[in-house]
Amino acid sequence: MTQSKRALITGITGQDGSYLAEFLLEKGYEVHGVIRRTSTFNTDRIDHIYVDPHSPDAKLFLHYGDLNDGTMLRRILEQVKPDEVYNLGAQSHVKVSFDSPEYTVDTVAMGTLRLLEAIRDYQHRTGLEVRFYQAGSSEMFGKVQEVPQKETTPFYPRSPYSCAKVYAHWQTLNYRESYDLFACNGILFNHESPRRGETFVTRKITRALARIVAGQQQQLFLGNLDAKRDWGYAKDYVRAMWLMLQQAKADDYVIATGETHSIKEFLEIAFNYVNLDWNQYVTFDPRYLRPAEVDLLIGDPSKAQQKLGWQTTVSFEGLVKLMVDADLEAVGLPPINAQNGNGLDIATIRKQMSGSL
Ligand code: NDP
Ligand code: GDR
Repeated sequence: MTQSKRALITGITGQDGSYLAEFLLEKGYEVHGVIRRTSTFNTDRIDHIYVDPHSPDAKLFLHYGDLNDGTMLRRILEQVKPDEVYNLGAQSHVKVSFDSPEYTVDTVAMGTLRLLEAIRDYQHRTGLEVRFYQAGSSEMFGKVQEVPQKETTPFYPRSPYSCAKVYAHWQTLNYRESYDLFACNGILFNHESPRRGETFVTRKITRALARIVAGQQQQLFLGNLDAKRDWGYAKDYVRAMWLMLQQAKADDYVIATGETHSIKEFLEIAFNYVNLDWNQYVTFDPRYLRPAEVDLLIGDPSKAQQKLGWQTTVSFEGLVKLMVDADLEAVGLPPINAQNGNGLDIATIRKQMSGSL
């Protein structure tokens, strides 16, 4: 019997980590994830794929560790002996990075360096190849230099988070060139899903909308509605990460849909889907503005399409609707798609929820 491939994922408890773990398990991998010790459980997104490690069926294993602790990373690498490492761990909130720049940079920039150093030594000592994926971001493009943005577009980062990602990007490239490491940078544009963290704008909107429909919330406070993003579906994007590590040569790739939409357009589709007018519910709050904004992101995925054979499977409108449906279900309401897209009668739903129908 051939030994299954082993993957190590930092950030396995996050949106992408959870989808990637599912994807790799389906491909027959043994999956190992780095998790942080927290006072309450932080494994909600992966609980459904977790099997007791004592069971012979167990294929997913979790290890306590932190990107801020190089010793732990080295120890985990020695224990797991991975064929592939996916570095998804990060303080990934752009606005929070302005409030917490040192921590963000330590995790995102230095954390990546710690991992690269550990892999370099491990590979040198054992002679075993470890393939490395770095979770780079379209935020690295920052202030518009070129439209659409591609692999050769110059970076102009506009936050502590994106400065740290630029550092991690260049170190990954340098380790590839200096130490013959199979190391790839993904430059991923925004990707969303029902598992998206609740404080990112898309999920904040769909979650609030479901609560508004359920009568649990009256208003939604947001910042800049004019920013434009290239939003795709997270499940498609983790497939691209894996594809990068299956190629003959390590390289860097933009992963995007090639379309851009404003926050207003997102609101429009989401609220229209439940027959509501977003203007009546959304209130501006300057608290959500950033010291420096990224106004326009739109990626050119042609290299990934040609070399990886990668494609998106969900349209922008489809993405908004699937997120609204998931959040409606989360508050105990039927998804719209289950009603053949006929829309909700809010009055009826509220009566249903209050038990008067
Ligand atoms: P999430 O914020 O959902 O998940 C981040 C993960 O990193 C969590 O598992 C978190 O653990 C973990 N983490 C945070 N700090 C540390 C640390 N110090 N040591 C180890 N792990 C840590 O992010 P996404 O899943 O959305 O994104 C995955 C990666 O891709 C990130 O690096 C992000 O910056 C990058 N990216 C994301 C894009 C997107 O649109 N989603 C686009 C481009 C890049 P815990 O659960 O304990 O908090
Ligand atoms: P982003 O995502 O900064 O692009 O980073 P986010 O959803 O936080 O912001 C997108 C845009 O929406 C505007 N906005 C708001 N944002 C938030 N979070 N909350 C609000 O209330 C709000 N109102 C308006 C923002 O100003 C911004 O223009 C995400 C993260 O996943 C990063 O880790 C990743 O690298 C990039 O995507 C690509």
